[in-house]
Amino acid sequence: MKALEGIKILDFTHVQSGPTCTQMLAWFGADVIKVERPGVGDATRKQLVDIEEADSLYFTMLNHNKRSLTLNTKNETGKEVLERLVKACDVLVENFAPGALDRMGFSWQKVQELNPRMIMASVKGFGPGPYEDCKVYENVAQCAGGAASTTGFRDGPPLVTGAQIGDSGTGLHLCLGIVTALFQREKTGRGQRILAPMQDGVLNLCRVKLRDQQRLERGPLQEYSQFGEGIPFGEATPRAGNDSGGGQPGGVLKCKGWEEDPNAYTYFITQAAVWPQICDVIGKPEWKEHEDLAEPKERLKRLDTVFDAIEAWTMTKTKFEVMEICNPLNIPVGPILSMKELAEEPSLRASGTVVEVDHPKRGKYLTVGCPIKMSDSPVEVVRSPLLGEHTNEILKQVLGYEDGQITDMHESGVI
Ligand code: CAO
Repeated sequence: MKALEGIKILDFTHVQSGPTCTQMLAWFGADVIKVERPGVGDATRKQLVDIEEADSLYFTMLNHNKRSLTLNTKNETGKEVLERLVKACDVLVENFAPGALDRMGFSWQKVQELNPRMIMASVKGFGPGPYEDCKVYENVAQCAGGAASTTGFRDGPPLVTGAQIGDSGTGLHLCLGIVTALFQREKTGRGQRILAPMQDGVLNLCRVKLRDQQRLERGPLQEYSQFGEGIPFGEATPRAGNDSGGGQPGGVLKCKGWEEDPNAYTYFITQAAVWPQICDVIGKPEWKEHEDLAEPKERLKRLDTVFDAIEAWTMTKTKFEVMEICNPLNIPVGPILSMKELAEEPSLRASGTVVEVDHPKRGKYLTVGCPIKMSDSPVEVVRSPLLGEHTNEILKQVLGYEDGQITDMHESGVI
């Protein structure tokens, strides 16, 4: 028994944001029916191809545990099939460009008429407003949601982050909306419309930067290293490099081997409570009583001095040695782990966070498993479907079509 067993998802998603959401629903046990254009499919099947005949890793890593149905939804017979799917499913998830579903003839009004219990969930780039008709990809959302203006170094350009907060982040927001709506439907019997705009999702994840924007109106942000460096603040929350986003100053520091290894660094947090331990470990016991450094407020003016001294110590240790020494002292540190190190980490394999999957066309590959572990709803990662792999099965099992009707639809290119 899985948490969402019995729930059917009509999955009209493509690329990354929507598929992240429906993959999660599939991992929670829903039956996810991915509808794709015959002969074409999700565009990512053929993006960033590394093995000629196989679906790309972009596609496979976002579409596990789903079934694929090919259907031309712009054809009259295709629309009839889609109507039956709307009646048979619990949730319709989509991330088409704005208006595409309406143009297909499946507006929210129409979907509600067909199935009042249907939950219709969408990712769009923007919510209502001047940009609501725009097509949006990951980095556009990172820029429009406040992440880029607050990422990077003060004297450099805005930066996007490697974490896909626009796509995958919004997919997760949408997923939460869907399970919440399913919970509400238990009581009301009604479906509802859900919209998760990517700009809103990114801004939600940048909440602490809007916090800082308002603090800035009351004076300089003392925990930003530019404060200690005597550089005046402008009108907006600045880029803060690797400064900690919270009240405990932190920074990325070099470790042994940094000259050769681009990831031989550690993140080091000078939590006030463990200042004495930090002074001892870096060989500066006199700083525990130092009039300029003993108090957190005074240290904020001299963060460069503090981190220079800590770095002189971390450079004598590997990032893992720093972790081993600091952890027992309750000093929060974290090694900068590369994708190679994460892929090879035995504990992540053991916990099912990094999973090896076998695919008929590409062989074995690694993917990220479900990041949410539930004791009563375990996840087994199943390879992504080939294009149209489950078309016949779904038309028969879910919609009750006869073999002859299915053959006709194949021959006329509807499926
Ligand atoms: N049968 C027939 N037609 C189909 C179909 C099917 N099974 N599936 C899709 N289509 C049609 C759509 O109806 C649409 O047709 P119209 O433009 O004539 O209405 C067309 O295919 C293309 O859809 P699209 O505009 O969504 O796709 P795109 O590649 O042009 O744009 C994207 C991609 C991501 C920019 C856009 O979908 C978008 O902005 N989505 C919302 C935001 C989002 O999720 N962005 C993140 C994507 S991940 O980086």
